[in-house]
Amino acid sequence: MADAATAMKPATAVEAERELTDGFHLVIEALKLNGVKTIYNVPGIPITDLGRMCQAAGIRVLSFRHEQNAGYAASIAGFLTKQPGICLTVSAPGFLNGLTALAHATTNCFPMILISGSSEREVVDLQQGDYEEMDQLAIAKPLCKAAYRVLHAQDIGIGIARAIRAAVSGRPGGVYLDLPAKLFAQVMDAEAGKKSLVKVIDAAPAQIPATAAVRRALDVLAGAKRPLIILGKGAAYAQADEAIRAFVEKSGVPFLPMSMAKGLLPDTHPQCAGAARSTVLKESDVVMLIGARLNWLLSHGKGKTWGEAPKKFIQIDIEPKEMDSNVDIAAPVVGDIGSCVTALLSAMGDKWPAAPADWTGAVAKKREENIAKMAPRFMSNAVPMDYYGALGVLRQAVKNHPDAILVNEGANALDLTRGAVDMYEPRKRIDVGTWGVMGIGMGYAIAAAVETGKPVLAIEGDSAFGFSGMEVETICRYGLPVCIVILNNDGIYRGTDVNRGGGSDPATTVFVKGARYDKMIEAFGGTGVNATTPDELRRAVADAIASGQPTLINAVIDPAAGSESGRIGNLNPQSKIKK
Ligand code: OXT
Ligand code: ADP
Ligand code: MG
Repeated sequence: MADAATAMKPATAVEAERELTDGFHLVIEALKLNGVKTIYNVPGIPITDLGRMCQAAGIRVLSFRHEQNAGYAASIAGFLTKQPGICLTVSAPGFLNGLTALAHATTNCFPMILISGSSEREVVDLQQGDYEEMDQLAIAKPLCKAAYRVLHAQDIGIGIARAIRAAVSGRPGGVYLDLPAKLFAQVMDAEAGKKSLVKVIDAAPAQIPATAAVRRALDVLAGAKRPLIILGKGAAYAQADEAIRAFVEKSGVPFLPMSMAKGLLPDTHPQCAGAARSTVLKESDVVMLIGARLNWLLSHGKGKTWGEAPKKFIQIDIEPKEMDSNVDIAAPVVGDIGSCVTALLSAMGDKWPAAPADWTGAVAKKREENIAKMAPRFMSNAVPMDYYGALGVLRQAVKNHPDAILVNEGANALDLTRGAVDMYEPRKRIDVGTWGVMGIGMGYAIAAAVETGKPVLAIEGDSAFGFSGMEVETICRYGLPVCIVILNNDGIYRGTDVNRGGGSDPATTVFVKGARYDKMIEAFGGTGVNATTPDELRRAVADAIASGQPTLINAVIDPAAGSESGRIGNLNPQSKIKK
């Protein structure tokens, strides 16, 4: 373009006195105008100064050791706050490092904006080999909900407004915003610059469901003999906690929380069917999905998980295209969960019939049986610890601190924790999500501490932790109240596998035996503890939460404990040909 700086060059004495602004300031003002308080970033050309200037302008800028972790932090900040989490990176390699997290945000329906500096368009388009040259916009597009590039300083306000609206409206997701290096230094008249900024009004407007859809849903529910409500992370995201609770309780229907919906109503609630999962999926006849997709985590709504009994589905979702994605939906209710559940509640009137007692009784019985079966395992004092012995301690720690945020990743470390640790409050459990991705751990822990100010307990497999482990330095640098517990069984799934070729290399799934992860955090001034018994673990976790200081506990787990792929071994193809 005939560069704004040139166009705006003051020609006269009067003009020379006119105040100017530039791309840096406009980006910062646009973010502030829209309530952005925190940015997760890794500095470098061309955004180093942007980070510095954001900090000077009162935005909190947290610098990570790797963009992927900054990106995961931004994604979960979006989930926790309903505002887009912002991740800022340098061009090509930094952008690519952040891209996994952007795709993850989109897949999980979390609002996030990845802002990356980029090389000069003229050079990139002619492929002339600019510093960190890459056509980032084209690469980001298929992996996010929307992608925009701003070339002119006067469009910064619109660009940021579009990014915010795209991230949070309708089904939330990841948005990419490409800011070429040259944009930051572009100069324009300050007054005109100020006028060009946009404060986004009603970024995520309520989407009210049709009355007929609400009626249809209630008719289907009323006709059920064995109804079930499934709460997904969309319901947790919606922050309609009171309405959801009132609806579930008024209906009297058993509810099954998906992993990140645990705690929306307490896992100890008498209607919770979490501990009777197989039974309710198989035997229910009407299933109401609230902010949960019928994807792999729900066996696509068919097959043996769902049993022989014919099912009718009611689905509440903001995304109309989600309906009939895997099986037919008898009663689609399209709208935002807060509006939909409120509409359902009021249409139920005062005389909604109780859920069939034979069904609710049978579910409660199964739940109590499963809980009773599990209980003795938590008392295990075996040394080395098995997962249950350690989890007996950790479930009590969460019970003692129901407001703490639980971050969880691994295979066995994930699946066994999900079942063992009851959650009591909404949005307190954050984990691997729709992709089952390893590496969210430390980014999530940092954002959870920063966004909520609550203590964070991160329960990590030793492999899972390794994906983001360097961020313990970040946790120490910012003095965050994060307690990391590594369930260390010396490897991926187990630490006992052997090299089937007989060579001196270890097996593909095992790590250094007896590794002391606790030493890592000591390098940065945090507290490291090696816990070999449930008692040691109990004391270490209690001290960590009480002190609020960064702590890493290496919980030594029997290397033989754990099964291949945790509870999803059925998805793992294995060769049947013996060689
Ligand atoms: O009803 P039934 O009888 O069936 O019983 C159920 C419940 O009713 C009952 N239950 C209870 N009983 C009593 N009391 C209570 N409170 C209670 N609550 C529940 O328990 C059972 C089970 O219940 P659950 O868990 O609800 O049900 P189920 O059947 O398991 O649910 C199905 C699913 C699919 C919904 C559930 O399993 C689920 O959510 N799964 C998510 C699985 C997942 O995402 N896993 C992560 C990926 S695994 C793999 O891919 C790994 N990798 C590869 C890799 C990845 N992922 N990412 C990247 C970037 N690169 C590579 C790697 C590298 S895992 C991994 C590392 C692993 O090693 P680690 O060292 O980190 O971890 P360890 O394994 O610990 O060594
Ligand atoms: P889970 O993994 O917990 O089963 P999913 O990620 O599969 O949950 O599903 C979440 C669903 O919630 C998505 O289909 C998404 O469109 C929907 N959703 C997210 N936010 C809202 C909202 N505010 N209102 C309605 N639906 C929402
Ligand atoms: Mg392990």
